[in-house]
Amino acid sequence: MKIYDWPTGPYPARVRIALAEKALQSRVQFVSINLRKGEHKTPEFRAKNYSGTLPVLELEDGTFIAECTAITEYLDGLDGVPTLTGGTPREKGVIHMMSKRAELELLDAISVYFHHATPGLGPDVEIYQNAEWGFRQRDKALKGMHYFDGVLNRQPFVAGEAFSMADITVIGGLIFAGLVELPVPAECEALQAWYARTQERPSVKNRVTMSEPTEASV
Ligand code: GTS
Repeated sequence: MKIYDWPTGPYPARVRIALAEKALQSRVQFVSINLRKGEHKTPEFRAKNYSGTLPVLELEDGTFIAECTAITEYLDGLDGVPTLTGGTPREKGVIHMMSKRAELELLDAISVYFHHATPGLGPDVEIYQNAEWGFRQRDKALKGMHYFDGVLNRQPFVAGEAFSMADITVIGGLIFAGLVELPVPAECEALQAWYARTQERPSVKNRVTMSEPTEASV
């Protein structure tokens, strides 16, 4: 399998963490796509992922799977023992909901803030910016942090009793928050404590160094 990504990116981190949790790193070649040069917006790359975003998984048969959730679901199902996306219909439903909520209320909101209210990937890539929209999304993300703080006050993990894809999505959000210098509010103690615990997982700690890119770009 190939994964087109950007080693330090918050969304790519989600798939890198899932790969490590499933011990699948050795089955993957990484292909580095330079976001700052806009390599993800070229017609060649859009032929792999119409949305022009990273990461993208390429299977041996030439199938491309984009979207972190879809990629994680695919990887988690490979060995027939899903540990990240749920085994029962209830687990699957709750994990999917909480992961989507983490995208809507945190990770995607921070991404919009980055692309619209900061220099983002630079003028060649950020061809349309709306700072007001960006700042609204930043405020939404801060509210999202308070929401997840409440969740983690009641339970050890984002979707309940076990580490799952939903935790990985919130981790992606907090990685992005760190990059844009949007700190978790001091009063969100449960969120901070949970985030500190996640840093002890090898999958989270070693995500950037898990593999050298195999090709410079595509
Ligand atoms: N919904 C997509 C997913 O879940 O995979 C979003 C993917 C996404 O936004 N990826 C970022 C991207 O391609 C990668 S990174 O910023 O985290 O490194 N951003 C570039 C752009 O122009 O949106």
